[in-house]
Amino acid sequence: MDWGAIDRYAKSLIKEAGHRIRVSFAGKIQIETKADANDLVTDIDREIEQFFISRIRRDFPGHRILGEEGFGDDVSSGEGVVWILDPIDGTMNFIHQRRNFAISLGIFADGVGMLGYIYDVMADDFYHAYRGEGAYRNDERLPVLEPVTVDKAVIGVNASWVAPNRYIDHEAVGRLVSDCRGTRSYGSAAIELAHVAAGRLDAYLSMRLAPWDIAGGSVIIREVGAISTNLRGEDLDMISNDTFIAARQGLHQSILDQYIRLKQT
Ligand code: 2AM
Ligand code: CA
Repeated sequence: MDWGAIDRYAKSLIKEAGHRIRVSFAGKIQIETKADANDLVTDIDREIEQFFISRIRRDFPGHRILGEEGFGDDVSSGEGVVWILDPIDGTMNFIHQRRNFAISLGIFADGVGMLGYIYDVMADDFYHAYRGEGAYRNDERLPVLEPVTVDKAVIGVNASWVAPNRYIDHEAVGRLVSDCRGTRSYGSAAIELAHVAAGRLDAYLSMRLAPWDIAGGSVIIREVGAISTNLRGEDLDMISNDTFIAARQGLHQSILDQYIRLKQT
């Protein structure tokens, strides 16, 4: 497999998709709801996913695609090469703010993350990594992260998980919020992972993410020495929805041990 060629191809595809998204703001965007009233999708999410899929199918017919909007393949195992795509991660931001959303793509071979991309479209910040070759923001190599303790950590967490919810003991999350240096919430898992990779967040956690939210980011953060697992500390399978944490070494285990009390769902 010529991963260098796939890497160059994926980067140019993502840049072209980003351009299409920016142009889309000139027209009227159609908004619909999916599972519930706050689960939003637009015609642009769908168009961008279809753009990726038509190109990938034409140029890499042996590869499979797992995409959020469902135009890809029915992927139930990690065999072969699988492109895991979120055409717009942070759709609510896309609609309400017209910024703070990203294209997220991870390319996996037999379940191993080989290439990872997060493109913050409006900031024009492109995070990318090739397994074993380091992670980059645009042309700048991201340094390996130093360890940090909870009391000095800035943590990405959505306020939903500090309110009563069905997934986790929210009072334990509240203790984490009190004990750490500060919290932030950006509304796009991919952008939060880019912040972890760049050292601007020390950890990010969520109770409910899908493979396309984290596939690209998990490849990128690994290259700077950060760890991603579910909130039981287990490896992610990139097939099913799961809980999620990404953090610097050491901090990852401290948070799991001291602050995470999952409910049986
Ligand atoms: P999305 O914008 O692509 O839907 C918001 O905090 C983050 O969680 C975003 O990355 C968002 O991705 C993701 N998200 C929102 N609802 C979700 C759901 N029901 N399942 C998985 N991920 C979700
Ligand atoms: Ca999405």
